[in-house]
Amino acid sequence: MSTKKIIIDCDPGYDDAVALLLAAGDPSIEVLAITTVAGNQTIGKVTRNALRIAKLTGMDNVTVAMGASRPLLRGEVVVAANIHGESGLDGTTLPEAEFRVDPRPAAQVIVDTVMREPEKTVTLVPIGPLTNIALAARLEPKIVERVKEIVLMGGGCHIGNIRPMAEFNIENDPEAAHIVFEEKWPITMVGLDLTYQALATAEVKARAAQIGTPVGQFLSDVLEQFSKTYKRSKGFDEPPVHDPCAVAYVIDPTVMRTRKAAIHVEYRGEYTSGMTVVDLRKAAPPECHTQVALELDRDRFWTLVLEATERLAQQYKK
Ligand code: PIR
Ligand code: CA
Repeated sequence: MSTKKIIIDCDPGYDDAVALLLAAGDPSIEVLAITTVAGNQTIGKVTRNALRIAKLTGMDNVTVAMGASRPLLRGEVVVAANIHGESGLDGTTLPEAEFRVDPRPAAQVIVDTVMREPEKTVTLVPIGPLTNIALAARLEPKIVERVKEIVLMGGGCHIGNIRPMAEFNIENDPEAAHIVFEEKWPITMVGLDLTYQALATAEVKARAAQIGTPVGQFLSDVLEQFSKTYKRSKGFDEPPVHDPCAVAYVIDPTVMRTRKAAIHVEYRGEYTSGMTVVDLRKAAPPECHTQVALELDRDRFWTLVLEATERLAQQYKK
C-alpha cells in the first residue's frame, strides 16, 4: 500500500483532535506537517493543543507551524468557546509539550513542503478556516498545479451551522475560502451534509471507552465533552464529529459518496456571507474541479477512527 502524504491545517478543537488521531494511527497516512490557524480558539491556544496532541500520538517529530491569527479581511476571529471551551479542549487531559514550533509561518511551510515533494503527491487537508491555504496559494502560485488535491472540512450545500446558510470554517474567513475555491486544484468539500452523519453515538462512545489506553482515554474524553457542549449549546443529542471525515476520505474515498459540482463562496451577501453555493441542478461539466461529499458509510468511518486509536497504544512509528 502506498502511503498518502498530507499536510493537516487545523484549529484543535475536539473534532480536529480526532482528525489528528486518525491521521497518526492510520498506516496509509504520512503526516508531513501540522499547521495551525485561529478558529475554534485563538492561534496560541490551538497551536499549543496541536503540539500536545502530536506528543500524545507520537508525532513529536512532525513539523508543527503556526499560521494566521485572524482572517484576511475581517477583524477578529470568531472563536467557538461555547463548543470547545476556553482552552479549545476543555475537560480533556494531554501531556505537556514544549512550545517548539517551526520558525516559518504556516503558509511558508505549506509552500516549502509542496515544492519539495514530488509533483502531485501531497494532499492538503484543511479542517479550520482557509486563511493559511489562501496565503500559501498567493505566496507561491505554483503549488496550485503541484498539490495532488485538497480535501477540506467546511461548507455545506443545504445547511449551515454558524448562520442559516454558512458553516463556521468558511464564515470565519469567506475571502480566503473564495480564493481557495476559485483556484483550479481538485477540491473535495467534506461539508455539513456529510459530517452530520458522523455522529458520536452511545455505541461509538462505548467502543472508545473500552480501548483502555491513554490515547483511547483521550478519544473517549473528547467525545464525551463534545457531546455535552453540543447538547448544551445546540440541543444536539449526539455531536457531529466533523473533521476526521476529511481524513477518512483521504484514507479511503469509498467511505463516502461524492458528487462533482461547481462550488462558489459567497462573501458579500447580507444574509449569505460564508455560504458555499453548490450547483446540483445538473451534471457538472468534465472540467469541473470541485466535488461535494454527500453520503457517509458510518460503520466503516467509525471503524477507521477506532482502529487508528487502538494502533496508537503502541507508539507512532512510520
Ligand atoms: C464545530 C466547529 C466550530 C463551531 C461549532 N459549533 C462546531 C469547528 C470544527 O472543528 C469543524 O472544523 C468545523 N468548525 C465545523 O463547522
Ligand atoms: Ca476544525
